[in-house]
Amino acid sequence: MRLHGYFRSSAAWRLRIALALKGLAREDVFVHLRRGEQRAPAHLARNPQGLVPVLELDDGTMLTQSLAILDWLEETHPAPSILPEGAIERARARAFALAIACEIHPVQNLRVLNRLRREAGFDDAGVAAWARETNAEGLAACEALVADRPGGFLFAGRPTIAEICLVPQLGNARRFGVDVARFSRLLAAEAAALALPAFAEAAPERQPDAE
Ligand SMILES: N[C@@H](CCC(=O)N[C@@H](CS)C(=O)NCC(=O)O)C(=O)O
Repeated sequence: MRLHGYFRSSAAWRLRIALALKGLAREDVFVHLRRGEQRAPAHLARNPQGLVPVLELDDGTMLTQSLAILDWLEETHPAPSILPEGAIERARARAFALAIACEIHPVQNLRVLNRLRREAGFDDAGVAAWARETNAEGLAACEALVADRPGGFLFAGRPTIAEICLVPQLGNARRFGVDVARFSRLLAAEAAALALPAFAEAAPERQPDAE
C-alpha cells in the first residue's frame, strides 16, 4: 500500500498509526502541502478534493477520507481491532473520533486558514488565534466527553479510533499554541498511546519528509 501524505498532516498521521497498529507495511509518497502539491493534477487525479491522505492499494484503488479508510482497514484487517467492544462503546468511541475529525480539524485546516487570510482580512495574529481557539474549544469538549473514564486508554484496554484521532489533534493544538495542560484525561490517554511504537513512530518529526 502507498500512503500519500505529508509529515504534518494530522489526517495522514491517523493512518500512519492505524497501519502500524495493524502491522501493515506502507510505502510513503510525500505531497508537500505548503508548496500546494495537493492541487497539482497528479494529486487531484488521486483525490479530487485536493487533500491528503490517500491510501493507494496494490491494485491501484485510491481510498480517501481518513475515517473511511480506518473503517476499511478494520473491515479488511480486523485484528487487532481499533474499535472497543460492544455497540454502545463503539458508538461513543466513534462520536469522540468524529468530534475531532468533523468538528475541530476541518475549521483549522490549511485551506481554511489561508482563506481567512486571503478573503476575510485576517492577519497572522488573527489566524493564529482562530487556530488556537478552535482547537482549545474543541478539545475542552472532548475532555468533558471522557473526564469520568478511568485509566489510560479511553474506550478499551487498548487504543481505538479515539486515540488514533486524539494524538494527532493534540499535536496540532500544541503547534497552534494551546495550553493543553488542563486536558488531564486526554493527556493520560495520549501518554498511554505514545508508549506504543505504533504511535511513537507515527509522529511528524519521525517522518522522512519532516522539515
Ligand atoms: N476529512 C479529511 C481531511 C483531510 C484534510 O483536511 N487533509 C489536510 C491535511 S491534514 C489537507 O490535505 N490539507 C490541504 C489543504 O488544506 O489544502 C480526512 O479525514 O481525510
